[in-house]
Amino acid sequence: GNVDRFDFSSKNLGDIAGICLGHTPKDGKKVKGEVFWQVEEVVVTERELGNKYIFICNGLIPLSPKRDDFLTFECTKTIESFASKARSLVPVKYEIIVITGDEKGAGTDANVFITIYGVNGDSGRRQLRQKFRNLFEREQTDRFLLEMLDMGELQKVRMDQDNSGLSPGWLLNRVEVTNTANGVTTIFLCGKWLDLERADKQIARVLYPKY
Ligand SMILES: [Ca+2]
Repeated sequence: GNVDRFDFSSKNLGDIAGICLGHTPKDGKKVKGEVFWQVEEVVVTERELGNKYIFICNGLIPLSPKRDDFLTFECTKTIESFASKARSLVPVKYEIIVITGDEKGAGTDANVFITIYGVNGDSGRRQLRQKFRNLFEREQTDRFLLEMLDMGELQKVRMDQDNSGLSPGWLLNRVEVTNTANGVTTIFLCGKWLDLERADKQIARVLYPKY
C-alpha cells in the first residue's frame, strides 16, 4: 500500500500515450525463482501545466536482470488542468509570409486563402488580404497577421486561389508561418503552380513542414 514519488526532467513529450514498467535486481544480482512487483497505479503529473496522466496497471512486474524485460501500459485517463485549458483558449497572432516564385507569369491577382492545421485543430479557410497593395506579384514577399486560437505544433497548410482576375495562375514559392507568442517559425515549401491551365491543373496545394 505504499506510494512513492519521483521527480525528473525530460524534454516535452506531448500527450503521454503509454509507459513501460520494469523491475531489475539491485547490483545486477541473479534472480532466484519468480519474483514480482505488484503495481496498482502510476500517475504522471506534468509540472509546467499540471496535466495528469493516469495508468491503472494492476499488474505483476517480473523481477529480471534484463533492462528490456518490461510491461507496457496504456494511459487509462488524462486530467487536463485548468491552466492548460485556459492556455489553449488564448488567441495567438500568427505572422504569415508568402513568397511568390520568380518566373514569367508567376504573379496573380486572384484571391488567395490559407488553412493552417496544427495538433490542436485548424484555422478554417482564411483569406490573405491587405488594403492598397498589389499582392502576390512575381518574386514578391507579402506579410499578413492572422489571429486564431493556438494551433500547437503545425502539421500542414492548405493554400488555394479562387481563379479570379486576369491570368490567375500563381507560382507559389513558399509559405512561412510564425506563432508570434513563442517565436516558432514553420516553413512550408511549395515551388508549384496553382493554375488551372498548367501541369496538373491544381489551384489548391497542401504543404507539409520542412524539417
Ligand atoms: Ca497581384
